Amino acid sequence: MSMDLAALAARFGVGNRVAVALGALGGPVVRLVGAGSVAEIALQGAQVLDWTPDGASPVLWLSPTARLGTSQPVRGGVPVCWPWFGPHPTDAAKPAHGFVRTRTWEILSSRADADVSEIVLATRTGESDHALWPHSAAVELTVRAGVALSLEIATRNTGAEPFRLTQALHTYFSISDISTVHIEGFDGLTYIDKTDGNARKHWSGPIRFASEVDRIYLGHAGDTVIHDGTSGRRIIVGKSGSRSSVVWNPWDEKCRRLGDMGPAGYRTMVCVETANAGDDVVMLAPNGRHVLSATIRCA
Ligand code: TA6
Repeated sequence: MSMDLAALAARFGVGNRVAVALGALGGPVVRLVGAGSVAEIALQGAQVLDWTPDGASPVLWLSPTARLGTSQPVRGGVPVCWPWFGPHPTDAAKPAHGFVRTRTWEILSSRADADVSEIVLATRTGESDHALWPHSAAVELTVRAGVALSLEIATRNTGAEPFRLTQALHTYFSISDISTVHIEGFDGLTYIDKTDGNARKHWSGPIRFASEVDRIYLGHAGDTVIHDGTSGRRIIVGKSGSRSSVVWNPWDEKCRRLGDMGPAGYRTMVCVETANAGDDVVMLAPNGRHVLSATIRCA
């Protein structure tokens, strides 16, 4: 291991509960062993790559072509979309989903107790980011692995001006086959249909998939339940600090166009993203702080 990785391992390792190592995707990762599950988080983008409950299959989908250390974000796990969700609101030349997915975050702290193992990662915007985003902020991501996986992204405005924030924990879930999945939790909500010119539509009932789905559900503050009809597994996503969620499956043509999901990757994944997106914009005053959290468990 390189010296800095060995130093990080020495400083933040906690027995057999928290380790810092070189991961299989070719970059530094933090491994958490909680009571009931294990997780792996890349320092690149503070991206959760794996969450696997004891005795079960991985809950998060990860592209078979995923590699760390390239200029491209890793497809899968939980990308952190920040400080804007989707394309930049006024400048399409800026990177989609903000600019913290490809940078290396620092480790702030680690701990383990009888139930969870935890890591806190951090980054901040600096002068070099101001061409992309002319504000100052400090961001921390806290990940806890136990009987559930919890992620909390906390943003603090460290500048003198207010700013608008949109963001998402862009979670890719692993499912048996998209044709046997249905998702509950969005009944009666308005959604923005990104496959239909961002038209606003009304939704009722469970979500099923037979073509590309790319929707921002508005006024969504409750739980989401992903039913895997083939395995019988239910994945429950709880959240706080969010009134919008994104549901996405690229289907076959966009999957091919993206080119980094493996052959027919769309069949074994679905994204349910815990967000502040669409009309759900966070305005942060100087020294203001906002926390967006997602808690994932299986039943
Ligand atoms: O959240 C859904 C979405 O905005 C889709 O429109 C698609 O672009 C997806 O995110 C993946 O974005 P990425 O920049 O990671 O390829």
